[in-house]
Amino acid sequence: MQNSELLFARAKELIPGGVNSPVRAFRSVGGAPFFVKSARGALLTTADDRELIDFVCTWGPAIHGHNHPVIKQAIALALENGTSFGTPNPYEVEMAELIVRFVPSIKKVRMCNSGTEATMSAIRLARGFTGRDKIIKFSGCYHGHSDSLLIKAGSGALTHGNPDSAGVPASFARETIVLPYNDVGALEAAFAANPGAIAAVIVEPYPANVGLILPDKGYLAALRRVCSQHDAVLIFDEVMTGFRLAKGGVQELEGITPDLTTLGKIIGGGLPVGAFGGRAEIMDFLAPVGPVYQAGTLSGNPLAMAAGIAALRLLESDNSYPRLARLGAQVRDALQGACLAKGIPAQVPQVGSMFSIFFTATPVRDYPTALTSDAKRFARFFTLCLEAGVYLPPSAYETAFLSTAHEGAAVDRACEVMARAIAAL
Ligand code: KE4
Repeated sequence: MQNSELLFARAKELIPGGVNSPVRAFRSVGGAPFFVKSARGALLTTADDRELIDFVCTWGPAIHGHNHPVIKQAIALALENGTSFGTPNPYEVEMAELIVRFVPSIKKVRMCNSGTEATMSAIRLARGFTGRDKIIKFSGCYHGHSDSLLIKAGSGALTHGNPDSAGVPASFARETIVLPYNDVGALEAAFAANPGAIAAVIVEPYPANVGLILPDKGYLAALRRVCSQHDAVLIFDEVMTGFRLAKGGVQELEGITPDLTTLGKIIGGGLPVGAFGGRAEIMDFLAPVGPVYQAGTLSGNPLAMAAGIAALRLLESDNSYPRLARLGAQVRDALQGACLAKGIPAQVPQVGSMFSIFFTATPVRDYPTALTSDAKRFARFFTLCLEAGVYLPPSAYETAFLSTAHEGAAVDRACEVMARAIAAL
């Protein structure tokens, strides 16, 4: 097999930037991306035969580590019967029953093929259900790349300095109100200024596409209160946090009931999946029952459903959450300790198996404070870690993930490497 350099040269000829998703291009951390030829557990094996401890976990899905035998077996079994039928299949019913059981606020659910589709569809559904056009999102939150949501977005949009993407008509952007996260006053003022016009509020309850930000105490409850007051649909975008932080996601941890929830990543077990669900009276506005159209050739694909069912079942049988929380705390303590020893100001937010590092003395609670992080210092930290065999998300505005496969040698080694990288900054 060719090495990463040769593969990247060929890729750049035919694929914009040589990547099929911008954040993979390493543009903000320098250097060229490596190509991966295989992955197992906490490890990636690159086309250059390097083994890396992986803290990206394919951006969330690999909560049980890569190529888990149980998930692999489930896909192989499903594969015996074919890859796609374009008709209902038994796996879809089992997946729906699991999601509804794990996430009590979800009474009905529709499968799709990505988190972008899930949020795009949830927004359309909320607009159709309320008959209103405006939506509220929060600066730095990323909900995929549909037009209405690529306004002051995080993740790759922010990483590459275009939080407001080109190609989104001003008429679309006008319907999206962008507010600061963790600011109840701004939320109340927006509703007061747009009486009866706001269909929905969509939020990453724990924003993780601008680095990881945790809500002020009571903030999510305020979101719920204000949306109820104004009959606006509260959408929790748990594409990243769903099944990652708890079986029932952030809404379980915080005891908040959204009207709709969007999901993805883990429920595909590594295959392309998205989902959105919530109150039955809202979901029944969806075709073929109601007037809001939404569809997908590969929605509920049997292979993806089989993989996702196996991944969800493992979360129950593996007692994953306490293990993941311990790993997250171990990494947080290692990073905080190293920064303290070196005298480098840093914020290291961590919840369960998610963490990020902001090189700033300012407590990070929203988009502007996240931007005080020294992105150059992050790039240097990223590079030192990568050179020593630890792969962190290639952007200061992303969140790192742990899997149960990191337990033991992998997390111990990674903590050593990260601490040494901080000492060398
Ligand atoms: P996808 O369309 O990429 O499956 O999901 C979009 C999405 C929606 N909502 C949230 C909260 C998300 O985090 C995402 C996607 N996450 C990014 C990582 N920050 C995907 C990585 C990438 O774009 O390559």
